[in-house]
Amino acid sequence: MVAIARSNRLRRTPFSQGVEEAGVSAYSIYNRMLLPAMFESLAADCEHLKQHVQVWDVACERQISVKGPDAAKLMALLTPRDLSKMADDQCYYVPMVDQNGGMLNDPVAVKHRDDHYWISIADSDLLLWVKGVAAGMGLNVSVEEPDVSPLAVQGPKADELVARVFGDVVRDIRFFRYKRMEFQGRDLVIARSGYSKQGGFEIYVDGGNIGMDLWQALFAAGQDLDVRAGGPNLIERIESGLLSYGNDMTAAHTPFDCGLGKFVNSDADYIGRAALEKSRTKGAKWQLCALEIFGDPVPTCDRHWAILMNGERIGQVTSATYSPDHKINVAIGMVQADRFAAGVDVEVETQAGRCDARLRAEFWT
Ligand code: THG
Repeated sequence: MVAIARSNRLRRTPFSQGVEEAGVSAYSIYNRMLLPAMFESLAADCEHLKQHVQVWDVACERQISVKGPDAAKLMALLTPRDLSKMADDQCYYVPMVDQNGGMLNDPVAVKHRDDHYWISIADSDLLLWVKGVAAGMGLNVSVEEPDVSPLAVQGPKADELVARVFGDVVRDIRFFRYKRMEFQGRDLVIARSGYSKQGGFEIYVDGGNIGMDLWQALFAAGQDLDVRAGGPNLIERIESGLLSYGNDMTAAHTPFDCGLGKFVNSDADYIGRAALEKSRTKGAKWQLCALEIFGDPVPTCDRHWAILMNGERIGQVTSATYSPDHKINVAIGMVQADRFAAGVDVEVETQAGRCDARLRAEFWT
């Protein structure tokens, strides 16, 4: 296995020291920042995540702070999702699109007040787009990347662990809502959210200098819970159908192509509206779907694998891995919408050869 050379361009995080002490064995790069991808093995990490609790360094989910009198106006321009009913303690999954309706990012928006939001971004340079829109539209708003780093606590014992450090009130936080909780004199947003379907929280660590103290407090409190360091797990996220921007979709896809059409519901004059109205009428070009790939465990999916139907290319597999729980290869792909049907047999061209596969209507949770 070839290593990636480290440098200041590949930003460390406030938790990197803890991640390294915990024995990280593979990093990914996300927003030019280190993202732990594996500790023991993908399978062992996945098994542990489903049974216990993990602390994830997801500082690479960088925040864009949108603050000022025109903050709500700018947010409404940036997403086809209706934000008008968003509460001051709420988070929303918000596709963001360009003027052609192409996906630029699929972040989580965090609302503080009508004049202050965070955009918790996936892996694309969204800060530049948001600054550009704000400047181009002459909006009275400041757009910047604050020193805020999410730390996720995921798994069935996440409530117990976070309650031990922050108090039992965290148990009352509802899905995609947050409370502000005190740690070392700092008020931290703690949301019930995270990039797994095992449940848990995301703690938005405001000020990197307290990052390792919080890391250590969580590990000290969770020894008997078998708390471990982890990260977004490839197996669990594919089983769960959680999308990865840059892998599963790009600016070549609309939210409809990605199965995110339910989030296109804004009445505001958002950027890309005309294009999305048109593609809604015409019907999506692509359909994101689950696949089962038959045969031996597949190799790492680090390039798109053609999906063939009767020898003709109809799309590509974008993420794939072997699932020990299901004892099959699980995958995410994009196929031409008019060729999609659940249960249809196809072939997939991996770098290790051609495999039989089947399109599915649902993911595995
Ligand atoms: N948490 C935070 N920021 C993030 C991510 C995160 N930024 C990058 C990346 N992840 C953004 N992508 C996603 C994708 C899926 C979800 C969240 C962020 C997600 N989806 C739920 C689901 O599909 O079931 C819920 C969606 C909903 O119904 O609102 O959680 O993980 N802070």
